[in-house]
Amino acid sequence: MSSETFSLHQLGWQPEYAQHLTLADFEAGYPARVMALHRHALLVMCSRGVVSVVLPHQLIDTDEGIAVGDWVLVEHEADRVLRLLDRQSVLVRIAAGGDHQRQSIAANLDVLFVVSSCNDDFNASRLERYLALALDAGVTPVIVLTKADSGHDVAAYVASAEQLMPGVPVVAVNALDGASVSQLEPWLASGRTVAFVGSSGVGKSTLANRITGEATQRTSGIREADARGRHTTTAREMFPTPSGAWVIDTPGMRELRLAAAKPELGAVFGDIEALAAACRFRDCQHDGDVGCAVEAALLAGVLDTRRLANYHKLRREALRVQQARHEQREHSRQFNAMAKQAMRAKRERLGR
Ligand SMILES: Nc1nc2c(ncn2[C@@H]2O[C@H](COP(=O)(O)OP(=O)(O)OP(=O)(O)O)[C@@H](O)[C@H]2O)c(=O)[nH]1
Ligand SMILES: [Mg+2]
Ligand SMILES: [Zn+2]
Repeated sequence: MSSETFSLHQLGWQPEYAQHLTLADFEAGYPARVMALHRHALLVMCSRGVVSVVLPHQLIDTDEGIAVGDWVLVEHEADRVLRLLDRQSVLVRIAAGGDHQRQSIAANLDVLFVVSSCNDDFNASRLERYLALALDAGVTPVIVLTKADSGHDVAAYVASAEQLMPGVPVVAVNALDGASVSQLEPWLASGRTVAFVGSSGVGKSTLANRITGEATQRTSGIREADARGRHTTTAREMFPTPSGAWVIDTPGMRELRLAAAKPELGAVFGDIEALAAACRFRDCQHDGDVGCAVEAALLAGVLDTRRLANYHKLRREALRVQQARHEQREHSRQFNAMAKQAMRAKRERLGR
């Protein structure tokens, strides 16, 4: 981490972060941004530089935990986090393992670069999924297609990506070439925070290194030389670019299962939802229902079978996730009620 200092503005501070802070809060502490999460230390950056701070237990145990990019209030003279400030956006993953634990991986992002390559990695359904997740996270998506130098028909990949969601920019780059990567500059203004997501090997770390001007992230090239043959990209740190933006790299797909509270399917699949308005029945499932305008569009060749199938799939998944979260909440509600009752009984036995 450099010893350079940044103003709050350069760190990405927005007036909204102060919205729920009182005068007493400002007297107790100062705002700082989480730069890195290490196993035993939390590094935050304030206008005086980097400080290593302690995170109290009640903050470690918050729902989805603290993340790189978060704003926190740090106690004056104590290097201790007092509280987490409200987030403008947050990327949440489902942690590895079977318990569906949700974990924040990057907070307060302005732009999410959804990365794929101009080769077999390109998958329209996966891109649609990422777009829905980005919108759910509250972040503006930009599609980046790497390996534009690979000799495939780049224009065709760009055209397919452009069809996915109106208004989402699509950029094709050769991540190994600085001049080509400079196409990302419009999103890298001072104080902006960006992150890269996408499958393993598409070039997220290569891009992150290129725009920060340093080899801050391990890339696959290095990974191959690594004895254990495992890669090490984690989302635990953010780095400045020469233009003053902040960059967060994330590990590839298998490690990164993004989670959404309610994926913004309506925004990504606006065409399908517009068609659905003309279905005969309000609760039409677009699956063999009488008078279905969506399936009529399919037959007429206006709508793509793959796209509709993916819409159905993502909708089913979202419903399952909501169901699971509901059950979890219900479970812990019952558990808490039981624990309370046991405590009360104990107090009564002790005659208090
Ligand atoms: N020719 C070419 N190679 C690229 C390009 N982008 C990335 N690569 C190469 O692809 C390999 C994978 O790149 P990484 O940056 O490690 O990929 P990643 O997305 O960070 O992968 P994970 O960390 O596993 O998720 C490296 O050998 C890069 O040099 C590109 O635009 N063109
Ligand atoms: Mg990587
Ligand atoms: Zn229908």
